[in-house]
Amino acid sequence: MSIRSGRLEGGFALARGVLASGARHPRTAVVLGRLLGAAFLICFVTGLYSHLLQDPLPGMTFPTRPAWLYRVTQGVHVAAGIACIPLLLGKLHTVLPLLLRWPPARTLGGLLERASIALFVASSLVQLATGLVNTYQWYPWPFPFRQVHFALAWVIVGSLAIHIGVKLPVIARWWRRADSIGPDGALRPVGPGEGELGRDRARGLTGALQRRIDGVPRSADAISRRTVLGAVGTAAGAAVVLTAGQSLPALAAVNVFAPRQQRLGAQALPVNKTARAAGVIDAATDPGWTLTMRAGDRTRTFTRAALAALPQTSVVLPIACVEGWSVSADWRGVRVRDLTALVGASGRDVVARSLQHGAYAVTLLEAAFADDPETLVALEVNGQPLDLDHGYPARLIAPARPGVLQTKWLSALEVR
Ligand SMILES: Nc1nc2c(c(=O)[nH]1)N[C@H]1C(S)=C(S)[C@@H](COP(=O)(O)O)O[C@H]1N2
Ligand SMILES: [Mo]
Repeated sequence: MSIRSGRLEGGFALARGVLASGARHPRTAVVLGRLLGAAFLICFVTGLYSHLLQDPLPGMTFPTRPAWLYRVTQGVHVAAGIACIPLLLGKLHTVLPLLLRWPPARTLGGLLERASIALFVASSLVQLATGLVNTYQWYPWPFPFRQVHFALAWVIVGSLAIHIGVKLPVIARWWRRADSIGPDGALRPVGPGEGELGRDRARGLTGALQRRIDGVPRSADAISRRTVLGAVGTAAGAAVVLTAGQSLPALAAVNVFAPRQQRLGAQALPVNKTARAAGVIDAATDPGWTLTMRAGDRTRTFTRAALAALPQTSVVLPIACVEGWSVSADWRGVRVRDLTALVGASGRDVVARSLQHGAYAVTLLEAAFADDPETLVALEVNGQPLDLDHGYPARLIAPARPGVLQTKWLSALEVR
């Protein structure tokens, strides 16, 4: 070994020795890792559901009940993602000395481990940062958020699976409390060959530093481990409690950090995009507005008065935004299935078109949703004609659908 790399190794070993503490014990890493793994898994499953609702694979169908299904899955998705931020930072803090090994890997297995952890840390930091910023409707990047968020989710899950596989012996060793903490309440020291830190012997360290790398607890360390877990737990809990009110009415009063308040907005309902921002004010206020119903070559048009003269249905349904906020409202309007029946085409997919151009111009209402008795072309919300910002003259509202598919400022429905 050259003098240079020997020095480098010594330097890294010294840094690890200085950073080592009982708070950075593998048991702490396992406790935080379990929580982080569970939170990521929840995010992955709920995120996959949300993604597929917006981009279904051929032949896929989705439940239309319970009506609050998407409200719950997406609320949980964003809350779990927010909880991941302190958990990931706490986990990084705990394993910091392990990231400072030199050389980074000596074996092929070691290389795989380092590569997977680098991938996992990098992709999850980007995922959580961009995801959080997205909930504030801030898109300071040049790529399409949803596609990148989706791709990164797979990178995270893949690298996490490799990471868990490689670390399985450490995870198993420190999984149970009884195996990790002695009768005196102190963490058990990491033995040689027992788990990562024990194996990772550094050259040329003095006894005290090596013992700290080995995770031999000092009297103060039991406290600092609890402090770390307490701080991470409090941060994660607080971040969730202080934002969950964006979807959970019971916590609305302590919604300090989330961008949307339950009842703040026109007609006691938040507005995601205003009519002005969508560029639809002229088209939406045009007295000549009509809704066009199309099925093959059969076409019917309805003025707003004609829609209002049809049988009206009232439903209580939430707007549940992908960004995590959701609010329940009273909607009143015409059942989509009544309208499709008028053009003689029930039980089929329906394309909804907006007066707006661009990304939100067209959405697909699958047959199960189009046929659902609670799916409406809504004319009123919370007892008043729709505000221009909520989609006047008419908007789509359906159960168990992401807010992004609840098309505002409708211009046409086309049966497929
Ligand atoms: N035409 C159109 N419809 C739209 C949108 C839009 O930007 N344009 N935003 C969608 C999104 S992302 C959500 S969450 C809901 C919000 O409805 P609201 O603004 O009435 O609360 O409308 C949906 N419908
Ligand atoms: Mo949304």
